[in-house]
Amino acid sequence: MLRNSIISHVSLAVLISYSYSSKVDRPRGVSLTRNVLYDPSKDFACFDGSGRMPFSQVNDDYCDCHDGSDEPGTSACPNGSFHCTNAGHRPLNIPSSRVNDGICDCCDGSDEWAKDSSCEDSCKELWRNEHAHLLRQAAAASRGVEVRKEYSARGVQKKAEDKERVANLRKEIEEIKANEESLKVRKENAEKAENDAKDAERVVWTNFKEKVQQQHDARQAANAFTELDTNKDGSVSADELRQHPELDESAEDDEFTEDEARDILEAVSVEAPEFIEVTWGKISEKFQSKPAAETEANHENDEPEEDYNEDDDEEEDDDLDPDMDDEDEEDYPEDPEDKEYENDLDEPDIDIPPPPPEQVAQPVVEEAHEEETPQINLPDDPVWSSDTKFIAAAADEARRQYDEQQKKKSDLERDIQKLEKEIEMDFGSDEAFHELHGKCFELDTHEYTYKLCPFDKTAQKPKDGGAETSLGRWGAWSGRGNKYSAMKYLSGLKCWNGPDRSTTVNISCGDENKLLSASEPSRCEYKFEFTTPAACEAIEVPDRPHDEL
Ligand SMILES: [Ca+2]
Ligand SMILES: [Ca+2]
Ligand SMILES: [Ca+2]
Ligand SMILES: [Ca+2]
Repeated sequence: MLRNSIISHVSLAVLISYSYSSKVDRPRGVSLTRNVLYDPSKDFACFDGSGRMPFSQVNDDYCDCHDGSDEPGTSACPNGSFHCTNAGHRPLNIPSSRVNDGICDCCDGSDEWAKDSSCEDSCKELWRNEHAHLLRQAAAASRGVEVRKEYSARGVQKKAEDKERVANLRKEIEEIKANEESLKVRKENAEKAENDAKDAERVVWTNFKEKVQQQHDARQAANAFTELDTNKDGSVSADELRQHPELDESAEDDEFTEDEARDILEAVSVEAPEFIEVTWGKISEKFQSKPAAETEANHENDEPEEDYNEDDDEEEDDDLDPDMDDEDEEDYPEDPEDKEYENDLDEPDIDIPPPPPEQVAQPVVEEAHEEETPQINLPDDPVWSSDTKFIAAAADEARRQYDEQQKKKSDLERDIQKLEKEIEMDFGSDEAFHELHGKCFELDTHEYTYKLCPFDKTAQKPKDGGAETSLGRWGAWSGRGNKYSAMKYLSGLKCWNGPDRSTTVNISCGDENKLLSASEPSRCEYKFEFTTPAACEAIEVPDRPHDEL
């Protein structure tokens, strides 16, 4: 713009600028605080020192200073700033470019001074609206403050109760500890008595089993002897032994020779006692009983289990088992409940004891092969006597009492830990946030349900089902200035190829506890907006605006 073409316009502008303000005369677009820098009686110096000029060049619509300070009221400088006084509302600084651009930017219309603008002074109206809004806010806040007081009272009480509970739980633990040693000693003594009683019975049982086994082995040997002695002359000869080629110790020659058979017998033939004592030990593992049909006139093997009860075995039995006398048998169950067992043992010809009552379902005798002598399979432990049962029951009871106390103690310790964690939690200066502890608040969006469980976690769950995704575990208060204005939740589910999910929850005052919004402003970092009465503080609403006039 050429200077000479706007001279008259500028004079008018300067004139207008000085007639504008009713209370303090100052150049157009200058704030009260800066007015001192514009002294019409002196030359004007640019704020940035880029020039000095007669005061008439201020607001002459020509930009003289680099910082635009000589044109506070026009749009001549691109980087200038225009101050709206906005009497009745709030002062405002706008960029110079908005001066006389045809749009009302200041509520007092002062930015559109050049033309007959249609800008009306709306400052008072604006203030009325704003004031009404502030009053509503203040009313909500004061309702919130009332609720907050209730929260606070409950929070303070809860904390006191928690502390008292911890003290009581500690007392309980002390009582348990005082009792602990005696329960432990009682348990250990009872267990020792139990072990001693059982060990003693096991010794007897083991001996008994050994004898049964020996008898069983001898029975097998006797049967084998009977089977091998095909001509029934009372001895097994080499020829008879050769009928069992599986006994050939050097099978490479495909022949079980007489010499080889004699080597095993260590004689031409052996009679029963020697066979049972010596020979059987050498061949028992290899010996295969032949089906009855193949052995001549030997029908005893037809029903091997009955062998045990046949009378003609008695003499042999006694020879084979000299130790299996009545004394041993009498060691066996004195328990009247075990009558059946006892009666069986009293029968002299019983070689294999019947299973103890508890074991009846289990097979005691297995037949590996149809014709083979049955295998013996007795349980590891005997059926305990009634005395031992009584001692074992006492040990069970002592153990139960001790374990019960131990469990109670660890339960109490866990409760104390939980309470102490809660007591140490920062629920705000007045404990009002305690109200939110243990509660969860949800927000449904199109795709997800978001969840905030204050002091615990944040999460996201797809609405079409599917697992909940952790967006973070309680971390700390994180508000700037007022730390209770934001919460941080950290270490949520790790993002694929990224960081752990985390959530910042902005807390503001509201009538109710409500999760207002949830977003993900940057990848895996979520932002929740939450309102709660616990964050409410009284708002003072000024009667009139803080204007500068
Ligand atoms: Ca100028
Ligand atoms: Ca404007
Ligand atoms: Ca013979
Ligand atoms: Ca051979």
